Amino acid sequence: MQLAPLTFKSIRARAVLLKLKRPVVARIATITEWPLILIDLFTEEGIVGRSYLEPYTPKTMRYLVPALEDFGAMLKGRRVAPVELYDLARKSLHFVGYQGLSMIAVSGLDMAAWDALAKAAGVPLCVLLGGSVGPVRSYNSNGLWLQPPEALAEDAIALRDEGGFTALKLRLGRERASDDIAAIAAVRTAVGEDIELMADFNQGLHIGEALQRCHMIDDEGLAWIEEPIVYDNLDGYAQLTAELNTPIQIGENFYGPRDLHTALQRKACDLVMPDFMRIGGVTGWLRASALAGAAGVPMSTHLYPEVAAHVMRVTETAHWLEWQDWADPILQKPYPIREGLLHIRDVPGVGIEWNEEAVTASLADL
Ligand code: SMN
Ligand code: MG
Repeated sequence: MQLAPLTFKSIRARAVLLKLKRPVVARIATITEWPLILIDLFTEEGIVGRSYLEPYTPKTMRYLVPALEDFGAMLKGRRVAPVELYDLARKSLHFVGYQGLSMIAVSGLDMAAWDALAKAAGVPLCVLLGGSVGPVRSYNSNGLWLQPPEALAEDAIALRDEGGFTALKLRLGRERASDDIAAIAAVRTAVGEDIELMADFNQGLHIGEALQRCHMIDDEGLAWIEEPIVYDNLDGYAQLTAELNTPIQIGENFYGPRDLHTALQRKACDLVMPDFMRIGGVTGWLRASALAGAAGVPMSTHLYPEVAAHVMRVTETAHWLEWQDWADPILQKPYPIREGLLHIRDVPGVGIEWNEEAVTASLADL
């Protein structure tokens, strides 16, 4: 491995919208078109670092793209040292706050910077981080939204067979609790007892409902119950974690490693699953995973399966990778999945290159 110095030149951020094969129908939102910001970090040496952000709502791309372009202007001429760029970018937004959109923009920059560095070193990101190329245990999170229970059986079988999965996530939070229970039963009957089932309420309940509805499904053998209540009600999460046998999973709304630290201190969950655009990209993940590791708390990933695969190879308490194929249409070579394992490409960097034809066809008019 040889690390040539890399000099930051500029950033290009492009907004695209992709039609979802299976629309997101969750308690808090329905999404039919999936927004992505494609980031290219250009260096004077010719290496290009790449990453993407998935900010859920198309209009937020109107604010995130200029934020990324501002980072580009500010960092011109700097050495591509991801941890230092992360700090500089974060501090440049300190007065408006580290969290929310600020952290999302910093995370996009950070992931592209790590990709550039690994490309300069000529190794896959997981190797640069001290690990090795290998398979990563994944669950399929592409579907099982809030459809009528009777529509789920067919979807569950198709999702299992998309990549020989041994675990699937389904979404809960229907108007009637009995329909959620029927949904779990329909999926179980369809795929059998050997498949692990994760359940996600997408923050859809208030604490009163959550106390009832989580207890009602506490004997279903679920791998976890995810985000039953609004993400920042840590007192509510501490109560649920103390009361329930099924592990409580949170983390996709941690903005930076300190949120994970606080959640663990408050005993607000049994499991954690940071999202890459909120935890602070690779840099934020590494800092957060050290905390989860020291606390012995299993850590799963949220979205961004390509970057997720690399960091899971060096995560002390690595649990499950959340697999989605929503960015696949704009990737030259989507990551292969077999027997429920995501296989990292043995190429320098993260292994993301754009399918420019598909990108051009899906550019968003902001
Ligand atoms: C989720 C992901 C993406 C869009 C909506 C909801 C969900 C998850 O919270 O954990 O996959
Ligand atoms: Mg979730």
